[in-house]
Amino acid sequence: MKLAIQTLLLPGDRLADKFAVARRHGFDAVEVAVGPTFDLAARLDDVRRAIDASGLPVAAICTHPMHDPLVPDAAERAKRFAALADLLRLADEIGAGGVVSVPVRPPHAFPDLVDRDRDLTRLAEDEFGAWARDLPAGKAALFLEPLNRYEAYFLNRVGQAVALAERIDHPRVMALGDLFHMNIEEADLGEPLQSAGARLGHVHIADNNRFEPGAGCLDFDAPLAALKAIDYRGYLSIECWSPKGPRLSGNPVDVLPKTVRFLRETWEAA
Ligand code: LER
Ligand code: MN
Repeated sequence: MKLAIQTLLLPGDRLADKFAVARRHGFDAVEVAVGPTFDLAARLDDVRRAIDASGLPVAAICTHPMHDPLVPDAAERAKRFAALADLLRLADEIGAGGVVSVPVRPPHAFPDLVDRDRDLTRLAEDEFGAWARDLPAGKAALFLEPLNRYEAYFLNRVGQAVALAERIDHPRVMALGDLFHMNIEEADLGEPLQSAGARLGHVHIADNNRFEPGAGCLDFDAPLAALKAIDYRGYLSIECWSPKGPRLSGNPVDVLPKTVRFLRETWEAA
């Protein structure tokens, strides 16, 4: 089991401090969140220094809604797909596993589509497909992330992300399973991961209340057993949110080692 945690949850002013905390508490990697206050291209040297000093790799780059590519305006869409290709190139430069991508979410809307689900599915297949075919060779993959119905109207279940990845059928496009969203949308927390098989590239993990695993009432046995069954080699990356933003249930110094212990023990027993 390879455990990662997002930068937003790690204490420390400097990126190197955050990576050091992750290392100290037993994580295998760090997922770097990018957005309006963190431009990966501008911070590449910082990231490299944090990797070198801690010895921890970057599990993935987690994007922000500003990066969601499937927006209605064609010119803006082309810009965002180009930016996503740049992020994938940077991911390869720093040895990150991939780039998390939510295709589209509000406030972007498609009022003119006759059958939004069908038409958006076609648009996603066409646009991501053409984008993937133009990618240079590389190792980092795009992880298509389904969100729950309250955050997105397109791609809500893991099976839908897997189906999209299958239609695109490119080694650099895979599906992501986020246990928090899955707990709202799926009938089972294990089966969608098991069915995803080799198309599953990345996993986000949190408890039902979106605090760290073990701080809520979610049963992790089934999803972890499913990951074992498919011989999942990617990361399980902790992503937590409170209504006030990214937050753990308590002091990171207490919570982080407890969470690592909880997940490793649950994995062993699953
Ligand atoms: C948002 O809820 C989420 O799960 C993120 O990974 C994507 O922005
Ligand atoms: Mn997520």
